[in-house]
Amino acid sequence: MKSRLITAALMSLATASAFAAGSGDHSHDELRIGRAGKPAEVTRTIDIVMMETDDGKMVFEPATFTVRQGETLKLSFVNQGEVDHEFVMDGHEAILEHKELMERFPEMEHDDPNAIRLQPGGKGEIVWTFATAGEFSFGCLIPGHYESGMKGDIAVVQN
Ligand SMILES: [Cu+2]
Repeated sequence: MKSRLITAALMSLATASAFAAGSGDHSHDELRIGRAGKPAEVTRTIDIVMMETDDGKMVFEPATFTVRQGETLKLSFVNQGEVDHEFVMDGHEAILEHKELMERFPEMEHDDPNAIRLQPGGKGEIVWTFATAGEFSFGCLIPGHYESGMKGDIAVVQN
């Protein structure tokens, strides 16, 4: 599946459920969690490791972090595991919807600015401005990984 099609499918799914929940008003360019940030505005880097553990879990380390509203962070990733992993951040409901979509289309790839996928040993980064205060989530949505523990929370606190 190519990303444009997937994006369209995801957007219609998100719009439909936003409608149902009555929470409306999603822009396609800016998620509630924020937007791609400018490297010059980065105030802090958070190093995030993706890995499998000896007892069969898959995890992000750290699994939670806190950001001040309006802050631009560099999220710097390394996949220390032996399989591909990804990081997607969004509202909790949107993460669950996206996870469901990934289960239906396991080969789907995305180039969304709020997501990154890394091969074993891979490194990458997301520069992101956290525009809105609130509780957000992240996860690896490769089928089975979220259930194995690859999930976490981002608290964006008001200044
Ligand atoms: Cu994973």
